[in-house]
Amino acid sequence: MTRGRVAVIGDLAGHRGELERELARLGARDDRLPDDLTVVQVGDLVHRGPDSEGVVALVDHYLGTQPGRWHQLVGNHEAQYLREPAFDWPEHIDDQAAETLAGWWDARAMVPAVAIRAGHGADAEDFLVTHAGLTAGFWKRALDRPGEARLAAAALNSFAGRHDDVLFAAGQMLGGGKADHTAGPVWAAAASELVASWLGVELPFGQVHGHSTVMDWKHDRLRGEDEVTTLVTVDGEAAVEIVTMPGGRIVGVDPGHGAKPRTPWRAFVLDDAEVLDDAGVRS
Ligand SMILES: [Mn+2]
Repeated sequence: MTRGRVAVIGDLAGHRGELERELARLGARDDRLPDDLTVVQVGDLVHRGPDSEGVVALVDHYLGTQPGRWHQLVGNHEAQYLREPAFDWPEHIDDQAAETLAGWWDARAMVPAVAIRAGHGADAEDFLVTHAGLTAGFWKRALDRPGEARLAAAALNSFAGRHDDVLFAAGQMLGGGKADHTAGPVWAAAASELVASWLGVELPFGQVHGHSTVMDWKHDRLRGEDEVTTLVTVDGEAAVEIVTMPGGRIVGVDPGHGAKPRTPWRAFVLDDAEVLDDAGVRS
């Protein structure tokens, strides 16, 4: 486990060029990550943009050549190729890329969650990183309220292949309807489900997530109830939002790429940080 920079990269949506550009900015050269950098990518590598297969191939390169330095999380778009598709989508990645995703999932090279610790001692800040964020309802009902990010990550990762219907439980982003404060960590909507679920409940640890944001980057306005929107600070240059709540911060890193990339955007970088190993606590 090396201490250094941990860069959390948001949803890439098939934009290999954007991934290459951001990795170069972070110091990657000749398809190698610099020694002080660990990457966590939050899922939704594929669909929308011009080169989903290229994104999968590049991530596969890093997973193969620098193991432990690239942590790949599963998004709802990857899940389309791992289990019965949950929704209709007009695009399909090619068979080879789909097999690569399935291979990662089987080998646990793509997982639901990781935990990051930034800083030291009393100043340490822990983050649980998932695709869509851990709602308070899911934390209470499905996980039995773990008090540490590392324990929450271990519990979520132990669900993979065993309780997939729980892990991939959707909320209102699939099929509409009312906000569900128990929506799962691959599907929760940032404003109405994730952040709203923690109003009045102290966060046990910080979080970083992709999938959606309170900030609507496309229309340059905040979504959701006033109790939610007043908590948000937005960095438009990075396309990163930070929700500050009692107990921690919820950081949204989905830049909202569509068929065209949303620029500018950057990874959320934690200095003097490490990805915590959950192997020892996996049930
Ligand atoms: Mn998503």
